[in-house]
Formats: sequence, structure tokens, C-alpha cells
Amino acid sequence: MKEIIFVGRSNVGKSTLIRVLTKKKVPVGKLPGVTRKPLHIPYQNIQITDMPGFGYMSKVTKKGQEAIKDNIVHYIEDNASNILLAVMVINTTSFAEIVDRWTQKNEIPVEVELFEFFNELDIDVIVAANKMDKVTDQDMMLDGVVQRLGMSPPWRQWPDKIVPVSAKKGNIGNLKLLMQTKIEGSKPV
Ligand SMILES: Nc1nc2c(ncn2[C@@H]2O[C@H](COP(=O)(O)OP(=O)(O)OP(=O)(O)O)[C@@H](O)[C@H]2O)c(=O)[nH]1
Ligand SMILES: [Mg+2]
Repeated sequence: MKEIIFVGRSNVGKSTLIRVLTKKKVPVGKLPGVTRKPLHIPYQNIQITDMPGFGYMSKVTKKGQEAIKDNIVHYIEDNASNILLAVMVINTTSFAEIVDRWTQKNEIPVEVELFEFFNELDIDVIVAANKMDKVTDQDMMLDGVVQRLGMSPPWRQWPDKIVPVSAKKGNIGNLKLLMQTKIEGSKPV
């Protein structure tokens, strides 16, 4: 079945966003590591897949976290031909800081790696810049995000690559519309 997958670091709000979109009670929670396995939610004629988050998880060892990250990569590789779209959810408030911390250690941040991985596999990816309710200088923050993902600011020139949202407030901006375009574009004519 065709699917739209939601990926991103633990605790960025993937499941909350899926709740808002599907009105289904997928498990969400305060601590990172709530979603442990890909969860499929029927959505129109496709499915939405709620992926586990990568990175720090409460009560999971470093090794366990690595295994989960490997599972995510394998899932994407194995299902690439069915994935209509990947929604990469970020916590906008901490994205720049996390990416810069990794870059300073001469390591490629996981979110940057994942973004490039989707591009390599030719899978369309949209960044859902979540938790915008906590961001004060929105344009500055979003410009910083696109820049770190290799796109030139201003962020507004990438309307089908980045969408500011606040899952908590139920504000999902253009995300639903962008998903709809993908779903309809995939229907056989
Ligand atoms: N302020 C704010 N908090 C949010 C927003 N979206 C989600 N949260 C909170 O972030 C926390 C994590 O939400 P989840 O939806 O469980 O996050 P997740 O990405 O699915 O997490 P894992 O399954 O652990 O990877 C919860 O406490 C949510 O209430 C948002 O837009 N703004
Ligand atoms: Mg989750």
C-alpha cells in the first residue's frame, strides 16, 4: 500500500501531528521514545506511518537507540517504492542548536543525513517545522533551518519543502494540502 511516513528525532511531535491529521488516538507522550515500532494508520486510500524517533530515548540504551535508527533506515529502503512522501518533523526550537553541536564535532547530524538520504532515494520530503508556538523570531529560525539543510534562505521560497506547524495548537498550515497533492497525484488515471 502507498504510504506517507513521518520521521524525525524522538519527541519532536510526530505522533501529535498525526493525531491532528487523522483524528486517530495514536500514542503520544512527554518523554522521548513513545513510538517504538512503525505504526500504520489508514488515511484515505493510503496509510500514514508513524515512525519511532531517532536519537535520545528515555529508558533505552545507546545500543538500543542505534538499533532503532538502523531499523528506520532499513524500513525506508525496503519500502521506498511505496513511499509517496516523507514528512520530516523537527522541533524548530532546538534544531539549529543540535545540528551545530554535531557539525562542530565534525559529524553529520542525523537529520541532515536523513534529508539527504531521501533525496538520494528520490523520495519527496517535506520538513514540518513543529512547535512553532514556542518560537519567537519565526523568520529567523526558519531561515536557519533551511540553511542547515542546504537550501538558501529565505525559507519562504521553499513552500513545498518546509511548512511551519504547531501540532499542539492544531495548526498544521499547508501540510494537509501538500499531502493531498501527493495522494491525488499517485492515483492511476
Ligand atoms: N509546545 C509544543 N509541544 C508539542 C507540539 N507538538 C507536540 N508537542 C509535545 O511534544 C511531546 C512529544 O510529542 P509526540 O507526538 O509524542 O512526539 P514523537 O515525535 O511522536 O515522539 P516519539 O514517539 O518519542 O519519537 C508531547 O509532550 C507533545 O505534547 C507543538 O506543536 N508545540
Ligand atoms: Mg511518536
